[in-house]
Amino acid sequence: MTEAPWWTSAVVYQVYPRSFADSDGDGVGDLPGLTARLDHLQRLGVDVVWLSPVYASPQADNGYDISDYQAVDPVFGTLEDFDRLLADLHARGMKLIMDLVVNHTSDEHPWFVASRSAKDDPKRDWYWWRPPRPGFAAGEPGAEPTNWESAFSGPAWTLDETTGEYYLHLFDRKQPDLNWENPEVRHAVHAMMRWWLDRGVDGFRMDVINLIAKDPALPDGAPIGRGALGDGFPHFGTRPRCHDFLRELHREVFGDRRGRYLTVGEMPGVTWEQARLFTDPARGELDMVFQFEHVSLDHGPGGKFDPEPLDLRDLKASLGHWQRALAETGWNSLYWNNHDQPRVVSRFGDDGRWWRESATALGTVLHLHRGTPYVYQGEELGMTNAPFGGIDDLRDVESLNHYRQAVAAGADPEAVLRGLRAMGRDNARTPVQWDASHAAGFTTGEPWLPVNPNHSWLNARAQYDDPRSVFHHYRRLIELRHALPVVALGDFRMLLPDDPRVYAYTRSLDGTTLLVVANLGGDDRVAVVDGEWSAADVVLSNVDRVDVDGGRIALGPWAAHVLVR
Ligand code: TEU
Repeated sequence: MTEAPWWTSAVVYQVYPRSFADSDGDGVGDLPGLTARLDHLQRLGVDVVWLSPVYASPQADNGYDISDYQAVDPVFGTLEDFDRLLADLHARGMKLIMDLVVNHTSDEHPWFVASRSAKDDPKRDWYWWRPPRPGFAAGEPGAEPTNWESAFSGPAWTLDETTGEYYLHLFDRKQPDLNWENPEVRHAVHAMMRWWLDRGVDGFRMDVINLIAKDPALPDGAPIGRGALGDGFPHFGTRPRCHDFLRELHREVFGDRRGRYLTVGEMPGVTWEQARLFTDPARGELDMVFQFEHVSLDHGPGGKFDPEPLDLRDLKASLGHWQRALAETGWNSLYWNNHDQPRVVSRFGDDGRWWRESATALGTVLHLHRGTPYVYQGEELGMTNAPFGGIDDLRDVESLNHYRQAVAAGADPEAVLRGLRAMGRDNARTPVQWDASHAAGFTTGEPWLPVNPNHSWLNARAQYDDPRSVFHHYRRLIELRHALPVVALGDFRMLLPDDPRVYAYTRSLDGTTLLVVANLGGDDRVAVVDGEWSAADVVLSNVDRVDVDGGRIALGPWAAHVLVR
């Protein structure tokens, strides 16, 4: 057997720098602020930091709109600050992966500025330009070259007056899509990635990387509801050519040094069959992908801003399926949270009475699956969704666009706000709660997004000294992955798939079996599992009493145990 890659026993921590720690009092987190807080990460024990974008950017989408890939935005600091962060992380034995946003650039990137300047500009073909639809005048409703809807509401095409043509943007109009069919674009991306590797970074998280290959014929999509817009996904989502682009990228950027690095591709809408191809080591594309199935299970008929309660059986069926699908070939990444998702303790847990228990139970269930776990900043403290009042409290471009479009279409503003409060991305973006002082210790100034008032009791300082805290529970989960080969590499088996409250599974390797059993609800439960567990070691629990009788395990509200025999 060949040795398992290093990242099978690693845990990644995502930093959203704008909200992590501010060193200069301008209310926006920055690189020196992050560097000053590395003790926190080292204490937690994570192996890798994924840094959300810090490149030069107009910040239309908080840095996911890049105007210079080889500069640090002044709001975050300088390249010297970056080098210092990287050196400090390496000195502490941690790695750093960059966020690579190359499906699109900012409309203020010099490439796009040149591209939009004239139809015969040498960079014209670096983006997707098309004349108005035949029979339509530029600017007329319906004149867009395709009916595709943007992920951030409205048409995915915007008319540019300079040349009278439309450009494609799957996200905001300030995020024009690059044309990956053009080899010059691909070479420019490869060169930029090598530049960061030469600087010492340890890999990349690749933003919406399954959307880079568009069908050049640009067909219309099937109509969405009764509106004029259509779903273009089949024409740009996970197309076969995406595999070619990623194989080429791997060869050109990593060559045979691949094993040192970590690559993870963010892939909305990816299926497990596709994920297995992307992560098959023999194909040389990616190490792992972020899939979206389990974070879409609570979307209602009206989409993500129309949430429904989660049925735990659906969650187990979904995650269990992904475990089986990538068991022999490929690898899973495991996450509840990131900067785009509401906080898990508010979403799938109970952020009131059972806050500590549910945050630790959910962490336990996720981390001991087979795959590489990702912790999003503040998750290790059990941070909750924010109590947003009105639309003026929100900053996120997706939320603001959605509100504007829905209200213009006649929706009840209060109903739209309810959806945004539950699912909006700003829930994840309130500043990290370091202590109970002004602005939770995040900044000496006014934070760009208000801190959650619950920082008076929910903060890192309060948890460091409390062995039962969410922080220490996450620390122990990470420790388990490092210490026990069965956590990193054991086979996965789902138990009790039909139980609506209990999440239970085993992992096995070389005669060792680990049992995870958790009550994901507020009532007492009894779980009955195969085998004799009375004499097993309790390696972790989030409650004081573990009541095991053979295969019969009594579980209080949100109790979660990890047993090994
Ligand atoms: O997100 C892509 C994505 O598909 C979604 O999670 C997205 O955030 C949206 O909520 C869909 O409803 C990535 C980044 O993670 C996100 O922050 C960026 O805004 C987006 O790409 C564009 O770069």
